[in-house]
Amino acid sequence: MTFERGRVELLLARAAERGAGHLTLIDPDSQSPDQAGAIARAAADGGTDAIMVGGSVGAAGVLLHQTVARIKEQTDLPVILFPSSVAGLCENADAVFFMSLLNSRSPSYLIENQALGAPLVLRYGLEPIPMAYIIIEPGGTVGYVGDARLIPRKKPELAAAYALAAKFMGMRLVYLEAGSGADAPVPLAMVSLVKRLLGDVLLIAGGGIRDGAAAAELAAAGADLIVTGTAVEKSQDVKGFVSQITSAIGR
Ligand code: 1GP
Repeated sequence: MTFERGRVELLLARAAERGAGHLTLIDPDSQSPDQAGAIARAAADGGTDAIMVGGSVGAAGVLLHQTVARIKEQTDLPVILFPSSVAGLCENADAVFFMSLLNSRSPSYLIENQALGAPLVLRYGLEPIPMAYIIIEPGGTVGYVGDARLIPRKKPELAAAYALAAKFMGMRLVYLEAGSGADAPVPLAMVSLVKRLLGDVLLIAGGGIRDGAAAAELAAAGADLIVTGTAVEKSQDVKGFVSQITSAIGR
């Protein structure tokens, strides 16, 4: 059985080719499913490329299912699950970032949840997108929950070593994560060093990105995809905020 790039992964690659893509992260634990649907529609109007659904705590069960359902009612955008464990899978999404938290100390986040989840991904018909997840200081909630040995911000070569290992293991995306709500995004020098080594492996940057200027700097440094979650959730004008980001990254 070959493992080709699926529809959603190809869509992300095309978005990256046009400059950089933008992903809107919705945590089901942060608002009602109806509100999540409204946020997704406004983000779609602002030019986002796909909706990610997940969270470190509480993104599971009926709430997760209903959140995905409302988002799909409101937009035609692909919904990509961003699970913190096997509980973050549900059958009504389009794809899943099938990821390993490479700098976790815990086998649970390296491979155990993945093994438990793989048969469900197959049964649900989700498109698995193989991704390395690397958490950088400060790491936030996901750094704590994922038992990550955080990469120091001043050590881009450590992030690069993990990213290169991911590439050599055949992962097609690498996500550098500063943690949701981080004071600052991942350092630009880290992004540029990692992208230089990754070549055509897609690089995602997320955590602490609050405006178009920060997104533009990360894209210029080599990020192929920009994730924003907290800033979208807090925005009173989601369409305007997402438009600011998407135009800043040249969309
Ligand atoms: C968290 O990288 C994402 O997993 C998004 O972070 O909430 O800070 O945008 P923010």
